[in-house]
Amino acid sequence: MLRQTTTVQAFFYFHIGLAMNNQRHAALRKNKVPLQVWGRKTSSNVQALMWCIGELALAYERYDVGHKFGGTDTPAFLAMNPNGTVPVIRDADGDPIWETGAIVRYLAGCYGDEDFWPADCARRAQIDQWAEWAKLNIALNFTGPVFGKLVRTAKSQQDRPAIDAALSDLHRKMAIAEARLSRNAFVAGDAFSMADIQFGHVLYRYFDIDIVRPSLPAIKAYYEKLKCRPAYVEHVMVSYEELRVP
Ligand SMILES: N[C@@H](CCC(=O)N[C@@H](CS)C(=O)NCC(=O)O)C(=O)O
Repeated sequence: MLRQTTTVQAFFYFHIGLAMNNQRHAALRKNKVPLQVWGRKTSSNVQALMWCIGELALAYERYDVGHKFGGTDTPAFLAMNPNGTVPVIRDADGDPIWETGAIVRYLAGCYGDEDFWPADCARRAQIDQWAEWAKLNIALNFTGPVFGKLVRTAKSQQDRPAIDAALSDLHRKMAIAEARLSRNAFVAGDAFSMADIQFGHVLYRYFDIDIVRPSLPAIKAYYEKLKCRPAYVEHVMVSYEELRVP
C-alpha cells in the first residue's frame, strides 16, 4: 500500500514538475524579463553574443565587466563563472551560463526560429557543424594569434614569423569558408543562422586590421551583407582602439 501511494505520488509530482518546467520555459521564451549580460562590448566573445541577442531582438541589460572595467575576479563573479571570463548571462531566474558557444546555443534553442536553429536535430547539426568549425578554426585562429599578437602586443614585442605562420593557418581555413560562401548565401546554407554568428563576428576586425589578405571575394561580399544588418553594426563594428598596445 505504502509502495503504491509512493508510486502514485511520484507520478503526480513528476507531471506537476513537468508542467511547471514547461511554464517556466514558456515564460522564458517570451523574454519577459530582460536577459542579464556581463561583459565589456570590446570583447570578441561578448560581441558574438550581443549580435545574437540583437538578431533575436531580445531585451537585455549589459554590465561592463572585464579588461579596463575589472570585476571578473570578485567572489560574486567567480561564483557565476569560475573561469573569471566574459561573457556570462542569466535568463530570468535561471542559473548563470558561460562559454559563448553554450550561451548562443541556449538563446538559439529558446528564442531562435527554424532557420536560425531548427528543432529537427539532423538539420540543426548541419548548422552546428559550421558554427563549431568557425569557432575553432576561424575565431580561435584569428583572435589570439593574429589580432592579439598584432593589436594587443607592443610593436617591439611582436613576433613577426609567428604572426605570419598564424595568418597562413587562418587563411587555409578561410579558403574553406570562401568556397562555401561562393556557393551559399550564408555559412550554413540559404538562410542566416547561428553559424553566421560564430563566423561573421570575426570579420569586422579581420578586414579592419593592417594585414595582407588574399583575395576572398565571396567572404568580402558576405561581409558587405553583414554590414547591412543593424545588430552587426551595433554590436560587432565596435572600435577596438582601447585594446591597442602602442
Ligand atoms: N571560451 C570562452 C572564452 C572567454 C574569454 O576568454 N573571454 C575574454 C574576452 S573575449 C575575457 O574574459 N578576457 C578577460 C577580460 O575581458 O578581462 C568563451 O568562449 O566564452
